[in-house]
Formats: sequence, C-alpha cells, structure tokens
Amino acid sequence: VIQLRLVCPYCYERLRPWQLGYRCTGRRSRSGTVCPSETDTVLLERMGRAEALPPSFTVSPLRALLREAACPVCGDGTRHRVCPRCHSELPLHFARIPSRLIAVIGARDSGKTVYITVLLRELKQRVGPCFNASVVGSDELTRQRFGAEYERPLYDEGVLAAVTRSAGTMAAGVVPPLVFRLSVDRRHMGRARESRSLLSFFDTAGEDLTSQRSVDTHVRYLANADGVIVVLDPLQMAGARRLATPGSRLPARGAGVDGALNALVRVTELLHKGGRAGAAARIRKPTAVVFTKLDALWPQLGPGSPLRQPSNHAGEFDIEDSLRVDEEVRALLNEWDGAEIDQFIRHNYARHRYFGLSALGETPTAENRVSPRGIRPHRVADAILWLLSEFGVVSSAGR
Ligand SMILES: Nc1nc2c(ncn2[C@@H]2O[C@H](COP(=O)(O)OP(=O)(O)O)[C@@H](O)[C@H]2O)c(=O)[nH]1
Ligand SMILES: [Mg+2]
Ligand SMILES: [Zn+2]
Ligand SMILES: [Zn+2]
Repeated sequence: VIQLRLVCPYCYERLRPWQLGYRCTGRRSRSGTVCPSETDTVLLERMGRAEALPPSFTVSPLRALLREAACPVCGDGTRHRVCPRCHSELPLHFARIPSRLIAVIGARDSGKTVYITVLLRELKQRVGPCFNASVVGSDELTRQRFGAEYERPLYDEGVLAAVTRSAGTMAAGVVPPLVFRLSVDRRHMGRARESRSLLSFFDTAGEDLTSQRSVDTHVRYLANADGVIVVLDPLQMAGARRLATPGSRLPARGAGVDGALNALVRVTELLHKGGRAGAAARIRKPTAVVFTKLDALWPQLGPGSPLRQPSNHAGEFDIEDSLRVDEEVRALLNEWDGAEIDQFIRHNYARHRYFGLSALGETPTAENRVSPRGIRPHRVADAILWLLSEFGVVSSAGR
C-alpha cells in the first residue's frame, strides 16, 4: 500500500508519492559512462551535508510512482529515492511504510541528548526485545553519528558535556534528525505480522530560535511531527531545586527558574503557528511531557510513589501504570512551583500525558561525568511506548 501523505523524515516537508526523486547509482552504465559525484547543493543548503554524490533527478509524476527510473545523464536504472525538497536519500520502501516523526524539544541542558541516547540504547538492547521489536539506524549517517556523537561518548567514555558536531561534513547550525527503523513482530489472529515504521528524532534546543530560518525550520518540524516529546528539567524549577538531594549536580541558573515554562510556551506558540486549526484550538497531536533527572528528587518522593517503581511493560504498554505516573507528576508539579505548567498544558494540549524518568539513574560526578557505577536508566522508555501505542504500533493493556 502506498501512503499518500508523506513527510520527509529528514527535512519534515510534506510530500506526495508522485513527487519523489531519484539519485543515480554512480556506477559505470551499460553505455560505459559514469556519472560524476559532486556536492549536492540542495543537500548542502538544507541538511548541511557536503559529501560528493552522483546526480539526483526528478521524473514525471507517473514515473515517480514506479520503483525504478533511468538516469537522464548516463541512462542507467536506479532505485535510490530522494526527497525532492532536501535531496536526502529516503529509506527503502519509504512510501510503503508509515513514518512516525517525533520531535524532541526542551530548554538547553534539560537532558534531551542524554535521554535520546539512553532511550535508543534501551530500545535496541532491552526494551525492544520485550516487544519483539528491533531498532536500527535507517541510514549510514544516522548509524555513524549515533555511534560517534551519542552512544560512544556516553557509554564508553562517560562524557556528558555536549560533543561537537562532525564539523567536516555538516555546516554550522544544521543538525539533521536521527532516523531509525523500528520493526515490531505482532501476532494478529494467530498470525505473525511485522509492522515497520520509521522513527525520526529531531533533537534541538527550544531557545535556538534566533534566526528566521531556524524559526521556520522549527515550525515545520513541530507542525509535521506525529508526536512531540517536551523535555522539562525539574532542576530548572525553583521549587524542585530546593528539594534536590544535597550533592546533586544542578544546572546553571542561566535559563532562569522559568526556563522550563519559557521553553514550553515558545514550543507551543510554534505548534499553534504551524497547525491548521486556529490559535484558539488545543493542539491534538500526542504530546508526552517528560520530566528528566528524577534521580535528584527520589528521596523526596513517598515510598509508595509509582515513580520509584520501575516500569514493567511486558510486551504491552501498561496503561494503568502510566496513568498513576501521570497523576503523581501532576501532583509533584504543584510542589515544585510548577502549577502554571500544568495549567498551560491542560489549556493547550488535548492529548498529553506526563512522565518522569532518570536517564542516568544517578547524579553525574563533580566533573560532569557518568558515575563510576555506570548508567542505570529508570522509566526511560515509558513516553515513547505511550506514543507508539497512540500510533497503534505497539499494543497496550490495562485500563
Ligand atoms: N542527575 C541527572 N543529570 C542528568 C541526567 N541526564 C542529563 N543530566 C545532566 O544534564 C546535563 C545536560 O544534558 P544534555 O542531555 O546535554 O541536555 P540538552 O542540552 O537538553 O541536550 C548533562 O550534562 C548532565 O549534567 C540524569 O538522568 N540525571
Ligand atoms: Mg543536546
Ligand atoms: Zn547517471
Ligand atoms: Zn527532505
């Protein structure tokens, strides 16, 4: 089945299946010619990628629906599909598998990068198998960047400070999303069925909204995402800061105590701006509001708090547990002087749920490194499993 409404997982532009382009293979064609590889100026401009590639081209709408086209220069057939807007190579069977684009947004230092890294590692190694699910980077750049810039620094070197982007291949200010392929084996009426989806994560800082171009990009990413994860750092909120376990590493006050709310307000304005409904309507896309760094607040939680128990999604998203957590976080928000945040969320987001997690399981060392006891994630996959269950990709149980 061909999906009629597509969104490019790299630039988040809306596309139609008959608009998809091709890229020449660059191999020696039957006629003996070889298409030269050069920097693709569109790919450079849109995605900051400067590598040398064979030419890309578009064909008539009818031909674009076929799986193969002949390169207009060398005449050879190619099956490599590209986005007509940003020229990124699209995943195999792009128009035939549903994509789920997830924008992750929050203030600087709220823990987004650490969360995404630990989340994907958990999905690959521990949580995925419980759901008969596998997660792999969908393209070479994602696999390479996820290894070199996310996974290795954190897991092998214990480094928490932001790593510099691969400056050689990427222009400043452009950070392409990480795109993963998620396959889930489900039994449906006694038969095994594999459902595949693409997960695209756009990791950005809410206040990186200085230029008009960056605002436009953010509006598009948020408006065309299927789900949003809003990352909030309780340690940037005055009330929770006071309650943090002594010795916890606290984020700089730079963002101010209203950092969390400011980021949220800004993101919401962008969503209203990009949405087709008027600014008065509530935003309907599933929005997970995720509080990070809970390890610093554990001792303040009552012994019966669901946030102290690990989640247990034995092959199904546990709805009841998730609703208990949602209620608990809402109550905590009041203690943390965050009542305004709850009001704001209720007022603006029709489908939202609160989550609490600790990606690291412990406060970092004085040098801002991973504790020598290692990374022990807590409830890190709950929010994405909720989004996936809202999308119908994983099943849920318990009311
Ligand atoms: N206590 C605690 N601190 C964390 C955790 N995750 C991140 N941090 C701290 O928050 C800082 C910022 O995290 P990062 O993911 O880079 O934030 P980003 O700017 O939102 O991408 C890190 O350098 C750590 O000091 C966590 O799970 N627990
Ligand atoms: Mg970051
Ligand atoms: Zn060619
Ligand atoms: Zn694109």
